[in-house]
Amino acid sequence: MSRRWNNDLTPGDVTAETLFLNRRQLMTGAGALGIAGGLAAPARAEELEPNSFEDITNYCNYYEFGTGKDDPAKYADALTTEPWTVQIDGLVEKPGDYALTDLVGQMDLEERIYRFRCVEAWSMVVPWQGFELADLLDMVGVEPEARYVAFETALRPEEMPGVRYPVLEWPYVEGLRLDEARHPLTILATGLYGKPLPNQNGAPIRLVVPWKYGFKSIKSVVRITLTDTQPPTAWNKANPREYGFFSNVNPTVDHPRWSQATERRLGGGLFSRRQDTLMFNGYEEVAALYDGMDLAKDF
Ligand SMILES: Nc1nc2c(c(=O)[nH]1)N[C@H]1C(S)=C(S)[C@@H](COP(=O)(O)O)O[C@H]1N2
Ligand SMILES: [Mo]
Repeated sequence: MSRRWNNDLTPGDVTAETLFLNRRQLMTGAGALGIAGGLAAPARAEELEPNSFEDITNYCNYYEFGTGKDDPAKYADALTTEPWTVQIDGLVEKPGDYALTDLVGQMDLEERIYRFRCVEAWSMVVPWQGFELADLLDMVGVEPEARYVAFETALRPEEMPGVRYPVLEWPYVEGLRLDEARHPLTILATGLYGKPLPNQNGAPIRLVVPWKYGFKSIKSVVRITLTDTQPPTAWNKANPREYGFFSNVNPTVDHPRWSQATERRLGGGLFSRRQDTLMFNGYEEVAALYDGMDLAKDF
């Protein structure tokens, strides 16, 4: 993965990067799975072609701005994202209110082109910019008793028309086990397509955990808390039967109301075929985090 920050990223650059990543992924992926490269190649190369900026920014879930897919694009402009402070507290050596600009200035920003799979069975490929959450955790110093990381979204009733409806308990909260939070695939994103993160996608800073269903990737984060107990999460509180704490993408464990075996890739058009959903959304390198767990029970 390149460790670079490209300020003038064009869709052409993204495509070149995609092809590079695909070749790399192919070599490691095909080797690890024991699949003939010739068979795996076309499917993978297809898959990491990023969705358009228009698709990514106009079809969103951000319930603080309404439950319609186009509500966030219509209403999230009202969110004031500057200045922005992230409170970091709990079991950390350096708790405090961190100004986002200072914090991001200390991080190593890079581009990550990730598959993104919503629990509702639609998906896309997003060229994010951001930094590894592990780097931030190292900066603040995690105390040895910490086992989980809790996240919280801003709650601004005057800017967020959706929070007057009790669809979820506000503020939106999420959580990861510490080893998941420290995994190098887990990033805090501050941009996409080389532009600052649009408000509807979670400006100015949102979590991205590519092997989990999209709702784990909490938007507009104002607080990060290190704890020794599993934190409550918004969708699990709303419906524990349907949404577990782990929420790893898993084609073999169906949602109680629909299959998770396949997904609809955004931008495919009306007659496009659904594609198979991949275990851990294709990020098999995280499997070791769940050794010995029954993923149907701990869904
Ligand atoms: N605060 C907050 N974060 C959120 C959500 C939300 O409603 N509020 N929706 C989640 C869901 S269900 C998904 S699929 C992704 C969608 O991210 P996107 O709109 O950038 O595609 O954001 C997640 N993060
Ligand atoms: Mo989602």
